[in-house]
Amino acid sequence: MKKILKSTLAIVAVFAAFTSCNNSSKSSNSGALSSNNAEKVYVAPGEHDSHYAFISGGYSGNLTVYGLPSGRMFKEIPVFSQFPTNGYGYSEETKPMLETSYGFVPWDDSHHPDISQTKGKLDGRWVFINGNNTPRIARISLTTFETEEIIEVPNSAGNHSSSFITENTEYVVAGTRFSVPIPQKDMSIKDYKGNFKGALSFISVDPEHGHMDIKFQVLMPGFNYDLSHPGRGKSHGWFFFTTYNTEEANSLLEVNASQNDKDFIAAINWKKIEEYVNNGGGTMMPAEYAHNVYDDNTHTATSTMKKEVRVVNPTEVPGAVYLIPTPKSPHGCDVDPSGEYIVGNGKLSANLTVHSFTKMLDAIKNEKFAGEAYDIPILNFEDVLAGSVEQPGLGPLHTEFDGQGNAYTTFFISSEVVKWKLGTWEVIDRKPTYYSVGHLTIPGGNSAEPFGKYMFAMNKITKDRYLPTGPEMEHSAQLYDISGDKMELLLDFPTHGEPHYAAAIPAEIVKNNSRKIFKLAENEHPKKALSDADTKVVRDGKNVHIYMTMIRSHFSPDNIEGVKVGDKVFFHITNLEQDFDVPHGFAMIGARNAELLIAPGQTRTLTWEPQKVGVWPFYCTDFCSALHQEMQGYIRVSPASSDIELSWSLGE
Ligand code: RUQ
Ligand code: CUA
Repeated sequence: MKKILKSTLAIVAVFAAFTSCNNSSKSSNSGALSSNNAEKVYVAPGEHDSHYAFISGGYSGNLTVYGLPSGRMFKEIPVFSQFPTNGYGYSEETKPMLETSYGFVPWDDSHHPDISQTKGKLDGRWVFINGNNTPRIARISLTTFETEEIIEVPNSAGNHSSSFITENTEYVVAGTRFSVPIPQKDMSIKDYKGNFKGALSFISVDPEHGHMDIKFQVLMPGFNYDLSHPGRGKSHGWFFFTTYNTEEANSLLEVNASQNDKDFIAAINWKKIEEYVNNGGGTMMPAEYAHNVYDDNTHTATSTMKKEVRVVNPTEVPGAVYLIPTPKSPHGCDVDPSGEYIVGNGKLSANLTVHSFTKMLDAIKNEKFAGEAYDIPILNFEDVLAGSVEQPGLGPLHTEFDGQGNAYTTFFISSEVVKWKLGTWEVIDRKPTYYSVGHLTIPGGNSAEPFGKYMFAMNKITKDRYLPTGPEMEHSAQLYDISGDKMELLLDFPTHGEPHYAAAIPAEIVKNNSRKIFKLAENEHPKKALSDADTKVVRDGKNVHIYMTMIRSHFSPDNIEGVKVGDKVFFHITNLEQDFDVPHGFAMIGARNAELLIAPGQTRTLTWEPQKVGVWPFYCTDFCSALHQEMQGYIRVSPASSDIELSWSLGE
């Protein structure tokens, strides 16, 4: 034990030396880019970027939208976290989005966005992203740039090998990082080995509306499932998951989960399991998980609690699950555009391992197995190996592809991106990153047709790249031109939260579908008010419902009396504007939630519980017109015992 600890510490020390060496040496080309490079990222005032980048917000729980090549941030889309900037998760309409089987969970750790595909190409309809902490998958519309749906994933913990989609968006896949007792129960942690299980969830996506439903979960051995990618082209129908901790250790994993020379990539023939399930296979198991759906017409989300899930034991479906030995605690699991090569990024391995899908099928056909784990056949490493990139760097994490036969791998420890050739496995180029790169993204990099012009690296440590902002700096991305043989660093730009993966797409696939307004005529919100005639204040016991409108530059009504201490006031506010980019805000003094930012044609509800007698103002928070400062109103709050009748007015 002592010896193991010592050798691990030695490895860590070597890594640390590499990291610090890299971090302290100033790059030769930083701060001295040729003007040619500056032109490549310059988007003149009023002109548009050529690509959207959807960058995960990590522990912000959200998704940010950037332009490439400028690196300008356009928007933060709230997904798993309450967002006071627009009232997401605070308004009555959006609160149900954050419901889970644990109750209201207003935060998560979002990692890997993936854009929907049709025939292996990005179609720009939706972005999916995972919540890592309280396992969830979200679907974001690329028409409204709003979160439309969140489904919780039961039997899962640390929903990390997610959310990756198949080539026709048949499934969005979610794999558990932590194995757990399934079903959960009170048991000794020490009995982990052999008793815990890892659920890999296949969530079907309705081709028209995008609605998600858990089709089945494969209950795998109790390893850690780290990342995953779909097969495509010839390997369409399969899904690949990296595993680590095949040792099934339950403590001090940095040592105990680094013992095996090889862990596995689990290859799942989901088509086969789908067929099995369609014929009634699998078992319905009691489970509790929330399914939250937002409707653009009612402008309201609903949350439903689901009660069971279909589970499949891999041994029930012979020929559906295999384990491919892969050195050594692999992180990223990346499939090339042709679907032939599966890259296992072994974090502690000297070489980068690439498996061959064709060889895998041959080995399966010849039934040449190296053994089995929990009755799942293990293939021979050498039988499946396509090749390996010899000593490309230290600490490989993720690989992307340019569609020109090249792969790009990030190395966390040696802090660089390395370009290498598929098939010959030779290293073509390497460029340092500043510093400690995690993920990287090429637009369309996870599809059959990448758009290989740009690559950007998302770095964990920012240090001296920007003006200091106290002990904590935002993370930093670096944009490279990859159109030539050598990668060229073009730009540093700060990112928000902790970007893990990002998904990027040419702007023309998305921008023309972007919604400008919500049509008032299509507003089906039950508490909408479409004109002054619809505005009113209604008492229902202690609840007071205010049906209100907003338009430049007033609220209707703007004087309200008859509200009492102890009431619960609901402001149901409809923005009557029908012009692009004219939201109004609403803020109420003392409200213990947030503002509302209401898009043209939309209805939103803010709850306020007045605590003090007096006359209290509300106002518009968004500078909407020359008379924005005049956009305000008052509510009179009387004592609980008062008998003042409700009344409301606008003007005389
Ligand atoms: S994983 S680098 Cu989710 Cu690599 Cu972050
Ligand atoms: Cu409406 Cu300011």
